[in-house]
Amino acid sequence: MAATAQSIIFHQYDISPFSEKVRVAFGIKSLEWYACDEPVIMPKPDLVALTGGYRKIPVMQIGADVYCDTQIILRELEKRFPSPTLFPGADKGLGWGTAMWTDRVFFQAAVAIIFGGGTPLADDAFIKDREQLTGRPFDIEGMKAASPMMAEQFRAQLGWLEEQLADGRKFLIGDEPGLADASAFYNLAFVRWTSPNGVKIIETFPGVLAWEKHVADIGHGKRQEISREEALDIAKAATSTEEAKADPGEPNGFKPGDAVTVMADDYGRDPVIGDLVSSSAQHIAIKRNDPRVGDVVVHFPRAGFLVMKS
Ligand SMILES: N[C@@H](CCC(=O)N[C@@H](CS)C(=O)NCC(=O)O)C(=O)O
Repeated sequence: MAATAQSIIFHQYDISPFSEKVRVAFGIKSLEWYACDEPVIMPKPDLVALTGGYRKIPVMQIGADVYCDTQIILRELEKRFPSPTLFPGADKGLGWGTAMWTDRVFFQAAVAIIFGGGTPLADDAFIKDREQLTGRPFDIEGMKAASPMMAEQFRAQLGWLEEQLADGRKFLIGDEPGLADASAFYNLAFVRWTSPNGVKIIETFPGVLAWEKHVADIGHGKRQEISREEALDIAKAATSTEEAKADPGEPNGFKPGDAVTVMADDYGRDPVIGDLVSSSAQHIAIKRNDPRVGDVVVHFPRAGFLVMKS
């Protein structure tokens, strides 16, 4: 079936670990989605036409609404498709905090093990691209030197998962899978795809191994493919469904209509400029125009992002 303005179009690539987090969430919610494959390195003209500058992967598009960063992608999926929830059980508040740990500290330990251990992924073009992404040298030799220490870090953090699973529970929060599982799992998947040494560390944790199988069994929902051309045509023909909404608690007084710049606070800090449509403690939506896609509304999370007056 051809994709429509209501379809989930997921701009991704298969070996993208952050994309794996969302693919597991598609599985938890049994969603149908369209994979729109993007390049692993810049240039990404089609992606940037949608986002206005944000280049990281994944990005979710539904019609003319564009969601940048897994945090806001998952929040939107939970809003549109609440059941089954990504927050099962009593510990609902812990999911997002767990994700902040897995996306930063745990992810960096995995990255150091993978790239410090030597992987064909890191050719010259990739290294140059990731230096541009982070604004720092992509120091393979340094990562090699640090990899014994990072192996300790990775092992210690896997140990936290093992402790959480020690009572024999199927998933991190209990009997049902949720955001915490998708978040922790993708780092292990990334290591499995790329690092035999990292896999040896994972294999010392029996509880983690059993849990990994349970998460893998969830699958990725129903995946179909879509071309970048077709995805952009859908954005161009569609209208955003985001309604203007002021946030009375907005700490810096931003309100609908203000021209603002939004950027990530870590790496891939490319600024995106637009007019504020709506905002809350967890979300900001800005409208922009691009000759290829027309008017689109680009959504970001607040935690981990900076908002400035343009
Ligand atoms: N905070 C972002 C992180 C995304 C991220 O770092 N993605 C990696 C790929 S998994 C990336 O964009 N790398 C650079 C690239 O693909 O161009 C999120 O949660 O979506």
